[in-house]
Amino acid sequence: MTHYEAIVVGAGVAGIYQIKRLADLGIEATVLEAGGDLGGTWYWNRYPGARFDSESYTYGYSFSRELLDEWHWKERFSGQPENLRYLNHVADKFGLRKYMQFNCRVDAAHYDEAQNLWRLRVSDGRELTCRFLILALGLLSMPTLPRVEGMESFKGQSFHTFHWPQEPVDMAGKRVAVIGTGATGIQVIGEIADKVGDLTVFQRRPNWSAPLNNGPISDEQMADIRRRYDEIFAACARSPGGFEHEPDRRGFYEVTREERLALWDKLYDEPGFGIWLANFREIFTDEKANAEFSEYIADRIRKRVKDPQVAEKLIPRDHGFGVQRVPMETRYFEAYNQPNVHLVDISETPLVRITETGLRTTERDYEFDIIVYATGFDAITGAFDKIDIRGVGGEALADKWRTTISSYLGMMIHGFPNLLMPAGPQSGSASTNYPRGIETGVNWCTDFLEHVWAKGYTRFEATEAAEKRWTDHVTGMYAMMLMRKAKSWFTGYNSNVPGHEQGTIRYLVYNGGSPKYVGIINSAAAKGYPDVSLGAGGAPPPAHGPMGVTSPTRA
Ligand code: NA7
Repeated sequence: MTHYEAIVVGAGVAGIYQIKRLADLGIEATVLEAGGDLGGTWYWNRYPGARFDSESYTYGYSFSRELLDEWHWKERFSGQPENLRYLNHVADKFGLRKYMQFNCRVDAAHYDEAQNLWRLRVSDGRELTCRFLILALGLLSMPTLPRVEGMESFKGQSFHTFHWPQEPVDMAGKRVAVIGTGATGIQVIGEIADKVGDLTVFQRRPNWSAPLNNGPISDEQMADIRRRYDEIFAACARSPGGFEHEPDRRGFYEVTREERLALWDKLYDEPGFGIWLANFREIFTDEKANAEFSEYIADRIRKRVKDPQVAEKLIPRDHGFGVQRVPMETRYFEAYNQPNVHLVDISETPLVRITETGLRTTERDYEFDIIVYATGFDAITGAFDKIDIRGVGGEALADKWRTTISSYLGMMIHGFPNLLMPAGPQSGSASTNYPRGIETGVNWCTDFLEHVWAKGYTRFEATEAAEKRWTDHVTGMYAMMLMRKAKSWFTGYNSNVPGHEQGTIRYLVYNGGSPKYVGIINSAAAKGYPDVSLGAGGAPPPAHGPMGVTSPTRA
């Protein structure tokens, strides 16, 4: 049996930084990663068009000046290959790879009350134990396929975008289907439309989408960014979403229609999420304001798509702009002006089955060489549900979270002692520029563990009352947001997961904005963590066995 003081599950953006912090403290720790290498989101999602929607220089880690000074982001919104190179560079620069074990899926994690430790069962058959379990599982790491018959029978190539093959996929001249028009589908469609023979998009519901306006970053621009890094990260810390984009502070109704249009024209042509996050705040909360802005975007779509019937199909009717995650696009709407690109509205003619040669809708059969499933994720809790996680008294986390999610600050769970989630459900990460939220979460969790170690505690658990207070706070905040009505992963909707279908809203995302979240968690720390029961417990850990992984032992 091999024992660690801390085990981190997941070697994505969160896991990489988490092990850096633990290694710096000299803690005996390891990272277990299901994938064949590090990188999480950027290891898996290799589909054409996969890139940041965050400005690259606000996505990278901020913890090392040296790293900031030496890395040159080549594009304002960097693509997957470069992003993966960056994460590898970070791991190599700080010597983190030696703490990581790949192809190591955690199947079960059970809290052993008598010993006060976590027992993990790993896919290679080993059992590992640790005092502290840190789940850095990723919020969008459990892809979901449609629940449709015949998928196995298709004779061509088919894959979910998350599992895009590592070797290049030759699409030239091929007949390609893309199912799904979320952020992923919209990226992939815009990228491949002029590279394939024929592209058919199967759209169940359109999404509101706006131009990414990407561009290169020159040496001079990068030098300027480096000079301004402190300022940039300070702006991210001030903004609700953790981006440079800050909401327009003027009241929607205080300005004239002309002034509103002037702002929207400007934002539409600017790079990134400004159109969503630097807009009037009423867009998120006021039906009328939202409808006026949505109509503005609808007109933009009508201007860009030549066939009026196709344009109308691409305009969402069931929700307003920004109440679901806004996909950013590059040449997306123009793709539909190409003769080789076809849009099939499967809300009118639903998908019936996948066949040997393609797929069948209620209207007709289609033939394809490649089917791409851009059908999304069992978001935020899917990766947790996949592991058999059991806490005090053998309670299964999947059962605790079956109908409603609850957590303390999105980082601890009552009934599951010694478990931390630097970027868990209901934390500040899900609704912010992800790495900004991750660094906050990892720092808070690590500072908390330092407190535990310094005081000689061996067991911690968030109180039930504190968890209820936090969950009520998170839930309450949905009340004022239009997004509570949306069929989106922000509300836990996924038509392909039993129990997560429409009408089963789950309160997964913290909507209070990053500054408020950081204020609350920092205040909890400053007060000495009054909402967490701290104590001793358990026998001394079992002797350490051979690991083949060198890791420093805590002094
Ligand atoms: P999303 O945003 O959940 O989008 C999934 C898309 O797939 C969406 O258009 C769905 O239509 C469609 N879908 C899902 N299941 C089906 C079935 N069974 N039949 C037809 N169409 C289906 O996932 P993404 O990967 O695009 O984006 C996830 C996040 O990753 C994104 O927000 C970024 O933060 C990164 P629906 O809307 O359910 O009708």
